[in-house]
Amino acid sequence: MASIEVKVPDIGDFDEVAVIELLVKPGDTVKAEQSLITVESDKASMEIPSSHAGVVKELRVKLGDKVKEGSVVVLLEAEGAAQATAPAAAPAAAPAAAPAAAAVAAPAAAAPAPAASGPVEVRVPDIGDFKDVAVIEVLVKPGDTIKVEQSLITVESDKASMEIPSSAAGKLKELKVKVGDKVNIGDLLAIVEGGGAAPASSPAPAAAPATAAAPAPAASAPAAVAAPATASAPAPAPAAHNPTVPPVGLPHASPSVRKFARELGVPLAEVKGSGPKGRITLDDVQNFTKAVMAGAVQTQAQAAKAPAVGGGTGVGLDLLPWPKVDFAKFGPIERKELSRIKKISGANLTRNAIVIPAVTNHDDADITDLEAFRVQLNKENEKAGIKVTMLAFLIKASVAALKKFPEFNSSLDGDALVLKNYWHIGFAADTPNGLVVPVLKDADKKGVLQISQEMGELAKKAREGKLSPADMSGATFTISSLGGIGGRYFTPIINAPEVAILGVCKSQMEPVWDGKAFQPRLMLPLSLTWDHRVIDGASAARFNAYLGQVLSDFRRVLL
Ligand code: CAO
Repeated sequence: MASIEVKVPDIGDFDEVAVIELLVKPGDTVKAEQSLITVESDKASMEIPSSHAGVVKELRVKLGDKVKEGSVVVLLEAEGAAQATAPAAAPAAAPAAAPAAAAVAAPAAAAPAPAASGPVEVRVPDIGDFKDVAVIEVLVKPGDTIKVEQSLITVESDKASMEIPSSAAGKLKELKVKVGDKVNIGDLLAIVEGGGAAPASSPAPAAAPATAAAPAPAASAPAAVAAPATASAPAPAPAAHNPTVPPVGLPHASPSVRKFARELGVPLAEVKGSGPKGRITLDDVQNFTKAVMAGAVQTQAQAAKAPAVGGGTGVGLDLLPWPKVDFAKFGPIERKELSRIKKISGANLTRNAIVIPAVTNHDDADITDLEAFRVQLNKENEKAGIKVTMLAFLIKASVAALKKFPEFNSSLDGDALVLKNYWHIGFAADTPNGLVVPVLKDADKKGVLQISQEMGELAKKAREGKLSPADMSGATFTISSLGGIGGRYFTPIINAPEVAILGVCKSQMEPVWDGKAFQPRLMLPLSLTWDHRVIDGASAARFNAYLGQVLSDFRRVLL
């Protein structure tokens, strides 16, 4: 076995192109013609094939390297002595490639000779011995003013994609091709009028050698096809190609990735590229496919097919874009970044509000006696420095209700309900940086005084931004109390994966009918939001009623 250096064949008059993909690795067995690397210029990407079959001994290029004709791509342990003597095969690619490049370069070079102002036919130049290449994108539309060398369409073969430039300048009168058409050398692309035309003979005489050289190994083909696109590189071209204006909507991906996506039916335009400059990689296509299969992502085609109401398969909401308003137009403004807590809680709240079919029940609890007891308790414990607020009683009373109605102390896991035999109660705490939810663990095992003390400590840590992740995890039910602030009722958002949350507002004295007369009673407004996938309205009403009973006669906690 002999070692062979596989080199970059003639790729037109490109100086250097970047290696954007390595398609083989040391140890790989490759066939003659198999693509080794993908290179890319600003107008074309192409795969460089191997001139021999064999085993890759060494890769001589890495991502980001710049290569040109003659650069060694791999060192190959060639298969069989016959091929070992064939390094000449690589250069054999050259004759085919070079003329093709010349063919397209020709109009550009000839461009300084505009003459005609009447309609000019723009045809497909020599694209090597490629036949029937598909139009994958149309970059201009009738009415556009175009320059010589401006890209009109993008065509794509198995191994290369390229933009076909205009040989004439002026107003585009008519486009003769559309996406999906197959084109060949000499096909009419467009009619341009009113401007200067380069000699319309895009398939310049130089094209002849290209076809003449066609018997060269097929290895020449990719290079030959890529060449026209790259041919815009010669001197006059840069002005025509504005690199700051990428081809409209053309997904940035190498030919092999495009082919792979086509085989899977993946809409490349919907895949987000993770490669340099947003290039779509093979992994991106695979990950997109997996996400679609898992139902985590919906293609636009799927979304379009899904019925407007019900029966849809995906989770895409297909919402209108967020309104963009220039507020400064209406008055002075100030822009302030959201705090980290607000950004995180915002994302969670949005998901919970959208995903959970939530319903809120409002009720009142008579806490006249409990409040009297609380005031008495605080008097007794004044010296110990422990202050009991209504929230501590609410936590204890909620545990009693959660024990009586266990589905409120659960989480949904697919089609199963996970019922928890522990009662950790989260409580929303307002801090200078935003809302946090510390969790009071094992509330069922603690008395109201201990709950008050621990809650005070957690609330202090929250305000100081010192809560640890452990302090904020494991809740089975949450209470959001606005009682110290005010308000009547509100609709709290469930803290997923919990299935219910209790909102509490400020208690106030109200006239309550006792059957004989109105009595002044201290009433506490309760708002219970619950997940309708787990809980139904009757259970929610019973939960609230029971909670009210416990709060109005706290002895029931003992039952
Ligand atoms: N009705 C009437 N008064 C009430 C009350 C109620 N439901 N709940 C509390 N109060 C009173 C307290 O007794 C206390 O009165 P005094 O100062 O006279 O003793 C006062 O209001 C302040 O109480 P507090 O708010 O300091 O204590 P708390 O235990 O009730 O609440 C905490 C602690 C951390 C939950 C609270 O400070 C807090 O941050 N609440 C906001 C929660 C929130 O933002 N929820 C909204 C989430 S959705 O965006």
